[in-house]
Amino acid sequence: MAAPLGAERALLCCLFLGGLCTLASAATRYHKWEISYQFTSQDCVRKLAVTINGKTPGPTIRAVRGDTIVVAVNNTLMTENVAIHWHGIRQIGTPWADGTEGVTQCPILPGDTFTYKFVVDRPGTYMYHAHYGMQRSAGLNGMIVVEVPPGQPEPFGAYERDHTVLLNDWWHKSTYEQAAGLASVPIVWVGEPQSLLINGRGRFVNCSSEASCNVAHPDCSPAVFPVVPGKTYRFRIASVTSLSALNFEIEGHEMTVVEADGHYVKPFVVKNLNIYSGETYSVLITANQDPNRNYWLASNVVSRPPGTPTGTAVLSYYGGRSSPRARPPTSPPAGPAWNDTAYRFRQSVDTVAHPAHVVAPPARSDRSILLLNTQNMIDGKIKWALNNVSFTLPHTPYLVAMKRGLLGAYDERPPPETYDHAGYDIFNVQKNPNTTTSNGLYRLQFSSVVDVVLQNSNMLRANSSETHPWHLHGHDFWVLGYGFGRFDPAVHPATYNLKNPIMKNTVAVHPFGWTALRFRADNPGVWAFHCHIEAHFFMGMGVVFEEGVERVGELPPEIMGCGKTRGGH
Ligand SMILES: *[C@@H]1O[C@H](CO)[C@@H](O)[C@H](O)[C@H]1NC(C)=O
Ligand SMILES: *[C@@H]1O[C@H](CO)[C@@H](O)[C@H](O)[C@H]1NC(C)=O
Ligand SMILES: *[C@@H]1O[C@H](CO)[C@@H](O)[C@H](O)[C@H]1NC(C)=O
Ligand SMILES: *[C@@H]1O[C@H](CO)[C@@H](O)[C@H](O)[C@H]1NC(C)=O
Ligand SMILES: *[C@@H]1O[C@H](CO)[C@@H](O)[C@H](O)[C@H]1NC(C)=O
Ligand SMILES: *[C@@H]1O[C@H](CO)[C@@H](O)[C@H](O)[C@H]1NC(C)=O
Ligand SMILES: [Cu+2]
Repeated sequence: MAAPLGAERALLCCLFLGGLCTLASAATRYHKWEISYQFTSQDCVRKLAVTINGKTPGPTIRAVRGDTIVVAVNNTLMTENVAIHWHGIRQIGTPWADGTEGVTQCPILPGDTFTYKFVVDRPGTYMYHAHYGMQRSAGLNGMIVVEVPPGQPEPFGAYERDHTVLLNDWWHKSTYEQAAGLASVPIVWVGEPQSLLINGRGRFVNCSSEASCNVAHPDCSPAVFPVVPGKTYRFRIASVTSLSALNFEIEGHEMTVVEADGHYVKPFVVKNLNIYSGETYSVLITANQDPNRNYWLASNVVSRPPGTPTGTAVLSYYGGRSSPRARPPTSPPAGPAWNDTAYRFRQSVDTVAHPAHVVAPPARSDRSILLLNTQNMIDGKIKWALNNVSFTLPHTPYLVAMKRGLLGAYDERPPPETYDHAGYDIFNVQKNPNTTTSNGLYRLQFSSVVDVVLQNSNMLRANSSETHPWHLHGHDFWVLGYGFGRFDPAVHPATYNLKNPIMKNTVAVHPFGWTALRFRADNPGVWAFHCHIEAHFFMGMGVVFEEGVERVGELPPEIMGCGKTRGGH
């Protein structure tokens, strides 16, 4: 399967824009990736990482809106399966290319090559990452940048160039050890990360105590972001963390937030930016500070008591007197107080659609699903559940099972639509944390409008509630509202923002709070909706939606080969 590398341009269509006929062309961009384990030293400590063509993070995929991306993924891991999700790409017409093992495809077996092919239909900042077991945290991740077609303006001033910033957290234990620990009795929790990475680089502070540490290793020299004095830059920021909620800051430089998850936001200025796993933002900064010194880029843990030092990189001015790699003269910014929930809540509420780019949501929904998020126990194991159901992935991908009518591939009883919202006390540890598992799913009427309200609650520990970043595959949703405390279906829908809600694919549910979303079920396929904390999804924090599966085109046979799809039924 020798795919030609590079871009092949084809004239596509003639678009009528304000009476003018413009010739638009779309490119097909081919990538050939070999997935392998390599010893790397991302934070100066040598460990095995899952890499793309030998590197973690993988290459940034750059494209123009309307382009087709083709990625031939050759799994050379030897003893491990793989699947890659294109996070934020809706996969309209190609639901089998979503890369979600167990939902849209069988895993790619060792020695096999699987080719993902999909269209990037909207400009913006996105990411990709493994979607099999807990593999994402082993290093298989990277960014996707989709530009507007040349000459098309964006709703903010011109900028000199963009810089990509991929934020991550990093553990020294293998993904296997982490997954086995989570499924053990008693649980061996993954714990706080050893390091925070910016573009794959960090520094483990206790290097002297690790035999495998090499502080001179090039893998862990901090990323340097060059700027020219007086110019404005777009920083495209993505968080692919497995656990941590982060706060990102560029020392001494205010940031104007202009994009979130591929949608233009009404610009707002921040000193630092809260970013949850699975989210992306674009910010503009102007290089207007003293050019004769360097500045920190800093990433700090918020929402959990931090046990990890600040992740850093360097902003350096061209023509200044400081060497690009010189350590800035100050201490890195420490970020806001980790437990200042109100501060993070405010940023969520401030993120609304740009006035010229409001996509009006439907005025009402056809169906409302209220999901209580709880921490639970099953046979002594800690789990997460929605409405008292802890999610497990089936062995046969839903997409194949449903399209082909394979019986017994998943639980046909749908999970509950709501919970006892009047009686359940979200502020206290529940009296009986026992729950059950299921791989049942919600079947949505094609093209119907669906509201989902995520209700947070107290965990198994007293006075504790975490932030959960929820990610929806195959769609963007309108973010209609956030609240603290108990969501009341008789009261709160009247407070929804139907005027200028932002559309996103990932959204935070704040501690003891609720978040309300609306989307149109108009993308035929089967789609996961889950907490983007790797360990939480692994412990059952997710659901699945199906819509219009009968409209899905011919399934490529390459997504089959596991469970009941064996033998090419
Ligand atoms: C996958 O990679 C292996 C190892 O480099 C190579 O031998 C094999 O030919 C590749 N397979 C494909 C389909 O490119
Ligand atoms: C570094 O080592 C010290 C002493 O051994 C310990 O107290 C501290 O928690 C360690 N820090 C990290 C980040 O592991
Ligand atoms: C955050 O925690 C500190 C102690 O670590 C406490 O003093 C402070 O009141 C807390 N702030 C909030 C907003 O809960
Ligand atoms: C919860 O389940 C365990 C078995 O895993 C059982 O021993 C315990 O009695 C159950 N608790 C309640 C309150 O039903
Ligand atoms: C979950 O189910 C158990 C019974 O198995 C029940 O005792 C408990 O109250 C339920 N929890 C919720 C949140 O509905
Ligand atoms: C939880 O918070 C309440 C009030 O805020 C307090 O009375 C109680 O002692 C706390 N419990 C624990 C275990 O910290
Ligand atoms: Cu979570």
